[in-house]
Amino acid sequence: MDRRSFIKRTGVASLGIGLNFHKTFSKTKNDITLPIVIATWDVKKATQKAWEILLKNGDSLDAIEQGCRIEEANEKGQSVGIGGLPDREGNVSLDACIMDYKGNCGSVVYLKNIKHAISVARLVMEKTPHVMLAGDGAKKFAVSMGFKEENLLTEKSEADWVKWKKKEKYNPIINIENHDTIGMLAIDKNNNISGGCTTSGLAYKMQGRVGDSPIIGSGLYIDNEIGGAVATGLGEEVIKTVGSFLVVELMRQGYSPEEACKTAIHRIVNKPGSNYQNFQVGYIAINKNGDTGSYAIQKGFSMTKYDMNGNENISSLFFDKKI
Ligand code: SD4
Repeated sequence: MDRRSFIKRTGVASLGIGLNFHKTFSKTKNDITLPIVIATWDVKKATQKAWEILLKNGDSLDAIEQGCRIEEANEKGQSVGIGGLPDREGNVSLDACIMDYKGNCGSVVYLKNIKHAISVARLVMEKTPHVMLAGDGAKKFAVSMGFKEENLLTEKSEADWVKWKKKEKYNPIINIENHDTIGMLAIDKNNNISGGCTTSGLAYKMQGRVGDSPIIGSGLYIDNEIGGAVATGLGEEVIKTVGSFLVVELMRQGYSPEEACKTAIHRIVNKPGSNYQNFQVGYIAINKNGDTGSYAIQKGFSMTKYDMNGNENISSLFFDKKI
């Protein structure tokens, strides 16, 4: 069983970074080196993009937006952006949210025909007096901001949907193997934390269904004094436990990121009558010191982390009744 959570940090001296260190990295009080970015699932291209921005002294919010856009533009990813699997009626609809270190947030729900939902969410945060825009209003706003409308249903996703329709059996998919909803958390060199989350939601959901990903506190939460958390998996279960807010509040009480994620997962599996065997939920978290952790219900979840030690996909710990 894979019980590894995160890499031990290597001393700066042993890396031989030497005199240029201060130009390239900065340190938190606990001697952790910044910047750092983590994301749900195996999304090394996305963390690479975010890292490049962070390393150039970029802002954590820019790193998050640009990192998430990589997966939104990847047609092969069937749970985010273009190529996302549709609802039961064949519509691809996207949910996304973003939150910065000043406590600002923006989100879009049930956004159709615009692939970069994360960027629309950011503009909701920056250019409107609101936090959330939904459906036609979200699309109208996006178009007014210059986003291009396009068909998000790729041939492959359409063919999968047509195949699914023959049986119309609805079961949440436990782990989508290539990758899944992307949730990302970053700390820049100024020790500021931002986060984002973007998804096409559950495959073959009911038309109009909205998951946890655009709901601040459920799919994502950031408190720049404490840390951040982001969720993936069956959104209904995350919403019912206000998962990401819970993880951050547990870190406020002194839990490590890993312990906080684990406790939030236990909150789901220990509910009376929980049928947790049939679904997946995973959390990743980071605290103000740059410590990271993850935890999931089922085996198969992972986190990608890019810090000064490199870009690595790390298997997550998961719930095990025997422990
Ligand atoms: C949702 N949490 O819409 C998202 C889907 C997801 O891995 O994360 N899938 O419920």
